[in-house]
Amino acid sequence: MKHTYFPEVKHPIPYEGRDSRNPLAFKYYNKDQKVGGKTMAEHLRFSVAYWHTLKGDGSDMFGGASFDRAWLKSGDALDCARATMDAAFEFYQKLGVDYYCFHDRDIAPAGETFARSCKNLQTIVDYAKQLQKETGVKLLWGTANLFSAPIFTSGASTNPDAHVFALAAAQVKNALDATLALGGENYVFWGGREGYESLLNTDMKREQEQLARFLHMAVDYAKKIGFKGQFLIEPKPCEPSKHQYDTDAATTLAFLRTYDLIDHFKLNIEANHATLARHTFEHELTVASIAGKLGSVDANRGDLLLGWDTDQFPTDLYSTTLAMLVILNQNGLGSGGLNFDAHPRRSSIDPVDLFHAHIGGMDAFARSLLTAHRIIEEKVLSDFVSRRYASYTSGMGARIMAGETDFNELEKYILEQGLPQMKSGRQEMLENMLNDYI
Ligand code: XLS
Ligand code: CA
Ligand code: CA
Repeated sequence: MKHTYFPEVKHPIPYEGRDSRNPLAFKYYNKDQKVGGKTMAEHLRFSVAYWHTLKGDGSDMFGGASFDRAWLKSGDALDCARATMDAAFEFYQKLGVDYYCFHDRDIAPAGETFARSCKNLQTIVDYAKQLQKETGVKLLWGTANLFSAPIFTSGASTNPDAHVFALAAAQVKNALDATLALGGENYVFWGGREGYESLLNTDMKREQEQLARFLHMAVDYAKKIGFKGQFLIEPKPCEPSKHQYDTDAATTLAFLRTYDLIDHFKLNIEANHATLARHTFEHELTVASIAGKLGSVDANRGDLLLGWDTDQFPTDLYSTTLAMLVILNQNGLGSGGLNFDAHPRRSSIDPVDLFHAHIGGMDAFARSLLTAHRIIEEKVLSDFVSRRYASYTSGMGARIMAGETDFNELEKYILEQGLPQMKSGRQEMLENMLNDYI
């Protein structure tokens, strides 16, 4: 293990148990500890987001970089890209995560020409491949950045100019090649600028058809090159576009069904995007999960007082417990994982702050895994919920659900049986029970 970029962390972060007061130790995340047949690592499949953790420099809309990262200033653009990859793998190993995620332009610099950009990507992918082999760290997903370059200002596949559509296609083709070369288990489509600002200049129907064409082409290309990973769409309501077409889980599922894409995609649900859409994280996870489409998670949180995509590390146990309940109830995330799409605050300037941030997120989810597992084992909520709907499992309720009755018969039923009785939903009792477990 090298000690180039994070010398203050001398060993992999140890698990020391809940009584430890060492800030550079896990209190709950114990990689190999079994929880209901699977290890914590298998359940949680943690991943580091390259763009925030390695490329994030603390800048915001009001000020430039506040983080001073040695790996971001070690020579020309390609030297820096290699140094950043070194820093990345040193970080993964010391933190003890098995996965990472990237955008094409995070890992390799864009060149003067498209051909040069592709060449740069190829060079860095070869390097990443070597580091993956040396360390055993794997790629959870790859994606293409189709939102930073000015040419994508009015969208990528939804751009009014077909030439820009072609550029986006060419870029995704290369990002898919890169993901395949690195054994990526998924590929993500987040529609950064696939939306619109004003209807005065926008043909919404056409733009959605363009997006669907684009995704069909991606499906075809993946088949052609033998990419077997899961395709994921990541909903978000706005930012940077005012209206994004993949607004939330329900909208995205409807889009996929409308354009005959539903069999090829699952959803990557991000906590902060859920709250931006005025949903809870657990709501979005549930909408995806009951459709059989919860594929992966971007684990972070927003700040309800700020109301934008603050991408903070998840530390709210209430929210992470409710998330783990959904994930465990659907038997895990399959090829997906928990990717920390999060960055430390602008004032958390030291490289070691990246460790504190990830340790906190990993411990919050590990602790919530234990809590959610107990809640499910002891049937705390499930028994209550099944009792609440029990009237549909026999008698007239069962006939309703089997399609064996109609309005005429139900009218007769009410006239004979009289009015129904009110029953309590016991919300406060259940909230108290949940707090007992947390
Ligand atoms: C931005 C998104 C983005 C995707 C990947 O808000 O979260 O980072 O996860 O393109
Ligand atoms: Ca995300
Ligand atoms: Ca985000």
